[in-house]
Amino acid sequence: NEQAYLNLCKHVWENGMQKGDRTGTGTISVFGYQMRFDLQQGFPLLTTKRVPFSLIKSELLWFLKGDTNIRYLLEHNNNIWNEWPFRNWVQSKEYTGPDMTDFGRRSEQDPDFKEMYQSEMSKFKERILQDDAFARKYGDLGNVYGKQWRHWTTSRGETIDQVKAVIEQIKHHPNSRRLIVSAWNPEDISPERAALPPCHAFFQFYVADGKLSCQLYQRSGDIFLGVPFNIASYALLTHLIAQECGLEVGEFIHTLGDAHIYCNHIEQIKTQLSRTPAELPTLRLNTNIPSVFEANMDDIQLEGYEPHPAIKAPVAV
Ligand code: THF
Repeated sequence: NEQAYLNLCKHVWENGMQKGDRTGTGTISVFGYQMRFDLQQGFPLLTTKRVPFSLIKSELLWFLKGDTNIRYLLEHNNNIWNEWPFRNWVQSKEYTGPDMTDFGRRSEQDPDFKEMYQSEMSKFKERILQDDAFARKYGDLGNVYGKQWRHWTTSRGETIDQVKAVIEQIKHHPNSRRLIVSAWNPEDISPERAALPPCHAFFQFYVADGKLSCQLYQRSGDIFLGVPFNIASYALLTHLIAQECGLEVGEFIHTLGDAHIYCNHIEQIKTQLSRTPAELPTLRLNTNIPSVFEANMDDIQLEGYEPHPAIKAPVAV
């Protein structure tokens, strides 16, 4: 099961093309790749490096709440989305601290700058947590996943709750070929309206033999950092929805558009590929959750997760 991911790493490593990118980091990349994970064979959280499952849980619960403000993530010690609102803050007229242009690359190259960046980032986080008005203005990522999943706004000014609707459809029309949620809203992908256009853009459910499967189309996949999160996140979402609908879990099928390894993740990938996968963990969900929207952190537990140590890597912004 995990082998599907390791094969992706190997495939891109061996066949990828050198390609520049928006972030200026450089990648090796392929276009078009598909992985399949049988969710009956264990929960697909990688064991060849430790992947912090609590961050995956709080991020998914944040999406499912329809929330787009990083305050909720910070309250759960989840820092994976901080760089994007931080960039908006340091580029704003109100920011008066030291120049933070290109903070991602500069902190990798200059230890003194890194210290300054970390200090500005902690101040930013503290203010998001303490100051409501500041959080509303600078903590919001705009029209990202939570907004499109739960509150897609139509041209008539109505809102569509796509996740709620798809769950109703799975319950009442399991054979439907329209069990779709789209985070890709062409109207909302400009920088003024969203911090980052959705990477995991579009997903579809499928019911057969009493099992719920999910396929994701991801337009862009950061193989080392993002993809392990995305696999576990959609596997968890599939489990949650299956339980609510009284179904077993089937497969998670992950289809990638631009699948890339950032040039500053190559050593990390080599280390990971040298490791032998362990047994996959098992997911335990509280069976009394009334609906996926009412699930909380404690309702979601993993058993038997015994991974190799974590491998650190910088995130490209
Ligand atoms: N941008 C880039 N360049 N890569 C991404 O994976 C990515 N995302 C989200 C939005 N933009 C992206 C954010 N998701 C980590 C994991 C997921 C992220 C961002 C960062 C990360 O750094 N993970 C570390 C642990 C971090 C920690 O412990 O705080 C890891 O080792 O897994 C993909 O949707």
